[in-house]
Amino acid sequence: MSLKNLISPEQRRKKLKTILLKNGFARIIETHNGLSGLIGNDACINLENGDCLEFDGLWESSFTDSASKGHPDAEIIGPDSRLHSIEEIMNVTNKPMIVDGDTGGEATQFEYFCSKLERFGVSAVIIEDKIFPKRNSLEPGAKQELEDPDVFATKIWRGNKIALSQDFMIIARLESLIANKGIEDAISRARTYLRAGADGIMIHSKEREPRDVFRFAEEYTKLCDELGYRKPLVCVPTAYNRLTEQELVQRGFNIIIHANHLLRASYAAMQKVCKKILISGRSFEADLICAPVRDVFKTVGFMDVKEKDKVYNRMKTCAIIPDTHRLLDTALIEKCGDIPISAVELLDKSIIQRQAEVLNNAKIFNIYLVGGFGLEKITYRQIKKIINPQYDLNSPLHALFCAEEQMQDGFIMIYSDVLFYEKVISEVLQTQEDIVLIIDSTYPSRLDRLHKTRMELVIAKHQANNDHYRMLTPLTDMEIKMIGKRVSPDLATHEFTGIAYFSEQGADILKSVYHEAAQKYAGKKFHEAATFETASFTDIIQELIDLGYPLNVCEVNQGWQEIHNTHDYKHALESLQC
Ligand code: SPV
Ligand code: MG
Repeated sequence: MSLKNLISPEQRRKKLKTILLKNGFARIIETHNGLSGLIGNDACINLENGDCLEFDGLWESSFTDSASKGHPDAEIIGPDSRLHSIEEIMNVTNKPMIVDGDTGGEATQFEYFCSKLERFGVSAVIIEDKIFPKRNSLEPGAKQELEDPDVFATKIWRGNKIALSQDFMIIARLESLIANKGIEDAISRARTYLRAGADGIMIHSKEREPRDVFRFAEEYTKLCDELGYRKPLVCVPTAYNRLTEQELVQRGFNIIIHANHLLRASYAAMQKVCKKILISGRSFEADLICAPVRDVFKTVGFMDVKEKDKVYNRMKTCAIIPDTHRLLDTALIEKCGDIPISAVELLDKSIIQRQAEVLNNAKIFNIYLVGGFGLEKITYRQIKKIINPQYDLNSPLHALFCAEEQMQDGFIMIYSDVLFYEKVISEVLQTQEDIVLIIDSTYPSRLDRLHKTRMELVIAKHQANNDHYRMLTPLTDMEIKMIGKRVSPDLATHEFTGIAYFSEQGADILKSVYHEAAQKYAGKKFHEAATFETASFTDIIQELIDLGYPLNVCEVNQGWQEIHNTHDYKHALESLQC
């Protein structure tokens, strides 16, 4: 995932030396663009002991960079284009990178190239001692002209002088075996280059038989003894790849580069897919040999973008409060007057004002109150009022749908007689889910209240989580089987709090199910309601459940309270006073 692998150039540059110091060797994989960089960088085999087997770094190969651009590997692709590929890979990876610098060009050009690589955070550049423009080393019969060792040594020395940090390495690549000049020539050049300040030596060979590279490794050890220090020894075992990394390490190699395999793998796969599509006249058969689109999306970070969009969209979430009926409790009417529940005051603040303040603290600023009777008595300025022309039908569902236009970016539905803490709202806003109901798990301990008020009960597939009494518990993927006022109290596991969250997608689902039901159930019984026109919010939720839409729940066991009657009112006053 592209933003996942963030790292500073300094942190990355020193990683190669650190790995070499710690493990004695580094296993490097070729990459040629951002995607292959991501794949090589993040490849991991989970071992039984919990460790992850992975590559230690990346090789930005001249062969595969050129080939991925459709060009031969003959220093045709210039430094700007190479730097562009290098930057593309660096942008999305965090492992150390070794750059294949070809011949390095003329010494001044090489200085500039080095300074740019170092700035990017590249750990090492390997240059080969051939005359510009070089030819790839693997093709038999290709022209291979070696550079004068002193000219090449000067290039190394000048590149080294430009480097600002000790972490940036210039490794000299010996092409003596490729040009059939023998081991003695290779060792003599290695001596010259090390004396000029090379930070390592790479010996290259295109022979399947590793005899010469092994002999070179032995001679290299002697040379290092002679010089009194040892610099890392690098190999590219493309031709002699029956040998394992372990065998190469035993022979004295410190950096093992698998130099072209990701490009060759994609080349073979692309050819196969082209043939399959041509033969089948469609792409269906090719699907079997293609990665799923989603895997590619995941690797390049598209799923992260999607999740972030969801989070930022959530900031546009509004609250819709359907106020659906007049006060029913006579004692409460005597106390507060015949006003909508939203206007009932608790310690100098109306219920709607308390709701709005908590919602504002949870960063919800668009609050819509849908009402009818006494709506003019709501004077709190933070609230946008929507008139429900069918207020007298007492249908919370249709009241909610008076605010259908406001649902488009997602919303929280809150019953007008519910008080709640901010944590209840902020918790539900964290969700990645599309529809979440906040349900109370203390319901079984409140059975005594049932005869007084008809509660909206829930039967969840699992028992209520009462382990953490008086805690707000996180979202669960608990399935709801049934919801409503007529749910058997003995079977119910939770109580619906009157708070539900719908993401943008959740709101779309709700809207389409509502409109389909409006057609199908017009004038007919709709779950617990005598007709669709008098339906409750829980009736549409039951419809969603029956249609198999995934509903999530957030279990709470405190932090909210409904005010249905004087008893609730007094209880709310008491809790606000303490
Ligand atoms: C490359 O990968 O570009 C190399 C290694 O230089 S090789 O192709 O074996 O020469
Ligand atoms: Mg190369």
